[in-house]
Amino acid sequence: MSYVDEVIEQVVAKNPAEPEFHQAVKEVLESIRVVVEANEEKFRKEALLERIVNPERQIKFRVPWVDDNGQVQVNTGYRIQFNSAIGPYKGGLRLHPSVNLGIMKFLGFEQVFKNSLTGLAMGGAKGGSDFDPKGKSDREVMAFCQSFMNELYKYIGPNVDVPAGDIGTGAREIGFMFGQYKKIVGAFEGVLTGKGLSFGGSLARTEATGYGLLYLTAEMLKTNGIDIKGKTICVSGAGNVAIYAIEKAHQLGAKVVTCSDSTGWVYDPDGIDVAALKEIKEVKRARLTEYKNYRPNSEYHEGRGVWSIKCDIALPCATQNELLIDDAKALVANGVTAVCEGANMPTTLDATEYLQKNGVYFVPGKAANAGGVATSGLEMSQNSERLSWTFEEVDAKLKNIMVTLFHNLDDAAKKYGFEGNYVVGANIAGFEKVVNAMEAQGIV
Ligand code: NDP
Ligand code: 2IT
Repeated sequence: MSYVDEVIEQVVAKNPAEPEFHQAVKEVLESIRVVVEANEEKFRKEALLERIVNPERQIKFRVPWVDDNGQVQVNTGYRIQFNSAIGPYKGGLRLHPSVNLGIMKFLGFEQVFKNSLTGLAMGGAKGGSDFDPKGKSDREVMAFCQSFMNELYKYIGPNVDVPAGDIGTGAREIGFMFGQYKKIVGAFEGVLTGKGLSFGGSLARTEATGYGLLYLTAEMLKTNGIDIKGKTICVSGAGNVAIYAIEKAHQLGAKVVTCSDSTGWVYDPDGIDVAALKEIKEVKRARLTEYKNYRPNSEYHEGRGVWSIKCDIALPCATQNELLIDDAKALVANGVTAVCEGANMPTTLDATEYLQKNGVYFVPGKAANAGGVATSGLEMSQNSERLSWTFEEVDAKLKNIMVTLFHNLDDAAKKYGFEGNYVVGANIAGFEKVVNAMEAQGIV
């Protein structure tokens, strides 16, 4: 059996009941097969793939907190420090009831290659909890965040591990966590990114993932002779990534006609009103049912359905496995040109394959959504030099990172004979740098 197949089999056997982790490992190992086969004997001897698929450390802890009725609640906290070959651990914290060990590991594993692709010195990590911030009071959210940090602080630090936001973790949660870290450790340091602007946050970090997604999408299309201007786009999600993807798409002259949350979706034929969306989601923390009050011409539907709308470009920006094989078929039947992932692993493996086979340009999340963590890297740089750059400076650096990142993965795909396969290109380009650093550092 080939080394790649052997390690995939081991991962499935040794990590039962972690389907998302299996899925992420399969995608990466399948697409670096060509590199592994060229070095099979050496990689096997060094157990390189076994080392790549096993986190350096996984931390799981109890998070007790008191709700507004005086009742004690207990959640589970996680931090997966996956790989530190190229820099301190870096990656977000997800707060969502679906969080479990397998989801944390898939996200941590993806982060290793994503961070490598940014060109910055960041290792890969992920963390979070099965806590649901939805419907909680600010005091309850603070109580949870403080308790979470009471344990997490032991394992993080500006040169050790720097967490950030993800689903359910925005500026409010990062603020509470930063305050508690500072209180315990007694040091004001850049231990988290996505901080408020008054205490070390970076301008453009809020916008970065969505903006970066559009910078990369526009560059990928341009490279293939297509102008993004005038294109119709379907976006899923209505959170941080989705909102700023829609905003930048409109700035670039495209029209986004959909968005969604976990209960329903909106179709607005005149283009999504970003100001209304921000007010509903960022200010009121309300549901998308409210959107119709702002835009009587729009439609609201319960359930899922964004991918049934005809579009040129699809940008899944909600969560993992939200674009399924039937959605891929509907998109292809409607003539879609490109699918670029704003979320982490939103497309299932069979849907990805179907899109690629039908000539759709497909850019995986670890490349397309890397603008968020890249700008977190820029926040770390600003914290280190105790300076704040202007919005324009950060945005220009972000754009440059996304354009360079796209050409690096495009070149890697070409070099190995997979021209236009951006999944293979991203995985190989991300993998090569990490492996190189691991080999140089010995068996550690
Ligand atoms: P938010 O919490 O801000 O928004 C998530 C959005 O997705 C919400 O609209 C949410 O709806 C919707 N959603 C639909 N179904 C689900 C589900 N089953 N689980 C969770 N959310 C669901 O998160 P972000 O926008 O920050 O993250 C979106 C995706 O982008 C995630 O995959 C994340 O890992 C990825 N990402 C985020 C980065 C960042 O910088 N924030 C960077 C790179 C990737 P509802 O409100 O109803 O729950
Ligand atoms: O998935 C991701 O890249 C993030 N949630 C952002 C991580 C970060 O450290 O900014």
